[in-house]
Amino acid sequence: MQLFTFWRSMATFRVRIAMNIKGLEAEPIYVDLLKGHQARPEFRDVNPSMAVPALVDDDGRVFTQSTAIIEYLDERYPSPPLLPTDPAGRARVRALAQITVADSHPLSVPRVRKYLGQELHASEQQIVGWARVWQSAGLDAYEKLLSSDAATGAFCHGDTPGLADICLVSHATGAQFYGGTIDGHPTVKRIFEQCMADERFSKAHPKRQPDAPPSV
Ligand SMILES: N[C@@H](CCC(=O)N[C@@H](CS)C(=O)NCC(=O)O)C(=O)O
Repeated sequence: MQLFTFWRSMATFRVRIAMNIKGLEAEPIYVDLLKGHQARPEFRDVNPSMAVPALVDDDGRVFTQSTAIIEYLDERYPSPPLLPTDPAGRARVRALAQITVADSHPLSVPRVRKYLGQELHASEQQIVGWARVWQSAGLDAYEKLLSSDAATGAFCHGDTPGLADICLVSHATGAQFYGGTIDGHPTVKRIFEQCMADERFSKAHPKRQPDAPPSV
């Protein structure tokens, strides 16, 4: 398999964690988002959305969108599972994941930050503030949903890590990259620390990727 990746990409972070949990490996193909390489024609042919991750599986098929990739891998390599088996549990885990993937993360990706700066003339400080507003809103939602539901265990859903934890970890890490903290969100913090104590999560961290600059 091949994974189109960028060290700082929170969406690719999610796929890296899932692959580590499944014991899968992929050849990394680096797409430098800070240099605009996502707009290169050869990558646009891979993903017309001009975003990482993109996964090429062993049959040469291309998959995009982090949670679609993760669910594809989960169905193709079912052990260990990343989603519960019962419909209500699956809906709960997917809803938790969507806090990050649908509601928060899309608002602070490079193309949105670029538009805010270049077209709306927002300052760097305003752009950081914008990202932090939506990250905080997501953290508040996670905290409320996780702390008030008996289905929450050592992890977001029960006592094994899954899709919701993967998304929560990418969310908390994104918030930290913008200078935020998860200290005010105790359940989020507990689960984040539980996950990061696991090498399958921690070795997927942006700062541990070969294309990360040495200074980060
Ligand atoms: N919803 C997508 C998000 C993909 C995405 O926007 N990725 C970012 C990096 S985390 C990207 O490549 N952005 C390029 C850009 O905004 O120009 C997913 O979950 O995979």
